[in-house]
Amino acid sequence: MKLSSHALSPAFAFLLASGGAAGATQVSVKDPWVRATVPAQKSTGAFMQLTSTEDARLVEAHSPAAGTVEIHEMSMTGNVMKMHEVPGGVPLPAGKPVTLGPGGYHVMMMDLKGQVKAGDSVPLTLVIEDKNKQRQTIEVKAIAQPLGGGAPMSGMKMH
Ligand SMILES: [Cu+2]
Repeated sequence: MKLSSHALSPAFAFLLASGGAAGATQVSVKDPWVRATVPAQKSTGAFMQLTSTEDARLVEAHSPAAGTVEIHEMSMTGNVMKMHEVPGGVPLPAGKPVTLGPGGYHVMMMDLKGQVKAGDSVPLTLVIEDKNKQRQTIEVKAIAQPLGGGAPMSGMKMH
């Protein structure tokens, strides 16, 4: 059986976390994407917009495509763009869309298992922690977008 093209389908995805008790925090994920890489590149960033129904945090992310995945934030120090792991994760205030985008918060994928080519669908697992320290996971498929545009991720020095 061939994989149908819908694995590559919409750049728009609206996913609700399933399971959990009634009234549990729900987080929607919009437009998940990852920056495509060149063959020797070992890291890249994944981006999306998250909206949580309750105060929560994005505390971890995992992907079978990367050996290490961290939640990062970029900031300018003088003229130098730096990035670092976000202690405690990204805050998701109730009802407020939070954008992970180039130049800001991102899901940092390191020790990539292979090249991420434009159009690839990269599985990501997001770990959300609510204010009661309850954790839930959300499965996301991030579509790889071509290099170029936005802030460069490759060739940047970490830490
Ligand atoms: Cu980073």
